[in-house]
Amino acid sequence: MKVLFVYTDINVRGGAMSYQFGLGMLSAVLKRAGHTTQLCYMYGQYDAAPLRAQLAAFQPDVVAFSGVSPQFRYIKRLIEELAPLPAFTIYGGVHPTLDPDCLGKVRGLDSICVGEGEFPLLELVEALRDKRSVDGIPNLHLKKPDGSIIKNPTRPFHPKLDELPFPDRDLFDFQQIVDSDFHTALFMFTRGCPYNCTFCSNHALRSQQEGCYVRSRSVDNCLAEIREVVARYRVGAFYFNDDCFTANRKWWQEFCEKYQREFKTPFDINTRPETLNDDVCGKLKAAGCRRISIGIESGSEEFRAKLLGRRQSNERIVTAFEACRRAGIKTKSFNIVGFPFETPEIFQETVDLNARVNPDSVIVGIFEPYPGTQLAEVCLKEGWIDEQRLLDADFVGRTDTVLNMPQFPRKQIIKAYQTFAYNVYKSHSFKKALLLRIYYSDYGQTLLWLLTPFRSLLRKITMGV
Ligand code: B12
Ligand code: SF4
Repeated sequence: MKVLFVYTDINVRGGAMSYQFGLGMLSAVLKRAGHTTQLCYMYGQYDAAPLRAQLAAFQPDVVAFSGVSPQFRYIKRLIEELAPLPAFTIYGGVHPTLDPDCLGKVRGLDSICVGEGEFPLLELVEALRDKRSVDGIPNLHLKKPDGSIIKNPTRPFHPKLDELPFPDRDLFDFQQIVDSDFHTALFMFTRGCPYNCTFCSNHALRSQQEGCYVRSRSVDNCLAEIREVVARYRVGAFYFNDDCFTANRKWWQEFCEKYQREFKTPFDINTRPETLNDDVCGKLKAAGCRRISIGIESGSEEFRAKLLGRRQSNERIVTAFEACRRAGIKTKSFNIVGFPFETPEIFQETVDLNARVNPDSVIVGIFEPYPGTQLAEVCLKEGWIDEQRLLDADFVGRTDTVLNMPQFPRKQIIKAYQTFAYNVYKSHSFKKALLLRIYYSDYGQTLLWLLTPFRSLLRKITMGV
């Protein structure tokens, strides 16, 4: 059977292309069972023409869409523009998992997948091949010709990730993605995160299936995948993109010990500040860790604990950044502005804490209420979500807000977002502050495009790597 995957990365700020592990896994499982897969990677501006052409050339039996919540409007538009598609259609990933009612909202969409999709999709494809009924496949919701919807229960999370194949990197142009991200190859060794931040989808995803949510592959299995990637692609660095790389001490210590015996390639990770100290950072550095991305999210201790579900003191955050610096590891902080109930004064604490820890780079995004999360529920209850803005053609997620809040109006949130990096760095490096002020302005994307030949230099100045 032929399966055409459609991955949308439309109107995403930043410019780097991305690899999607979810589709990589689905494709690997299908190929292992003898099926043929292709990808239509929809990048940049919305345009249905490439998909129309690929449908005609490949003639798939199944068209399988994937896209995060901010991409749902493009997926809906694509399916409705091309409806009726000449194949069975399915949409999976975080969005339909947490907002399964989206099936009824898209004309021409036959089904959605709730949760992990490897075996639900394989069973669907094989049932269609054998002309069997697809109605009872666990994890799938199916729309019948009369518009009624069958909702099947979910199966448990895969208990043993080592039994799955490595993600199919050939589905995407992996080398092009690596090159577009400064020769960095992405990996995911773990599924899930042990924490429960109220703005993040993890707590909502955890409740969708039975069984253990946070699972790691064995270290040997991860190293085998790295070996395979190194043999097949030109790579200058790795980004182990797990939600919290240092969550499981036994696992990461074994990984670091074995990794440094075999590889010299520098790597970046994400983690929580409370897992970092001099000992941990020393071990990570010895293994080749180049940069750690740490979520600060909000600089107010009280706001973090009460609203975001992150109980950690500002002092603990400061000591984590200091430990990285002492070990010679670069740092990046993740921050959000425009949370429900946030005020300009609370956000000023985020600026102040970042200015105090002075990370090598900062990332800021405007809060988005993701379906099924506790904070999205709060926004709905307060009546703050402007549904119309979400549908505006020029709305770009994380650079604009869908909330109408009296205490932090939209214009002020956008201004706070655009001036954040400038305010963090102005007392440390005026050159860096100014460049970031331009990057986060309305003209930042155009300027970045014009300055493409100097990308590496600009990255060195603004990010330190
Ligand atoms: C790695 C990662 C990235 C990477 C890779 C991109 C990607 N889309 O995978 C990068 C850094 C590029 C990235 C970017 C962004 N990300 Co991200 N990312 C993740 C992360 C940490 C892990 C995802 C992953 O690889 N999981 C492992 C794979 C195997 O699982 P999976 O992708 O969920 O796929 C499985 C199922 O969902 C399902 N499935 C998926 N697609 C399909 C399709 C079909 C047809 C079927 C049947 C099944 C199916 O089967 C798969 C295999 O089991 C998650 C957090 C999380 N815990 O999920 C956030 C997460 C997915 N990201 C999120 C967001 C918001 C973004 C950005 C918008 C942020 C931004 N900076 O603008 C961009 C969007 C880019 C884009 N167009 O997708 C949100 C999405 C929330 C939501 N409700 O939509 C998450 C959940 C984090 C959060 N804040 O809550 N991300
Ligand atoms: S620590 Fe990060 S990935 Fe984990 S729940 Fe919190 S925000 Fe999500």
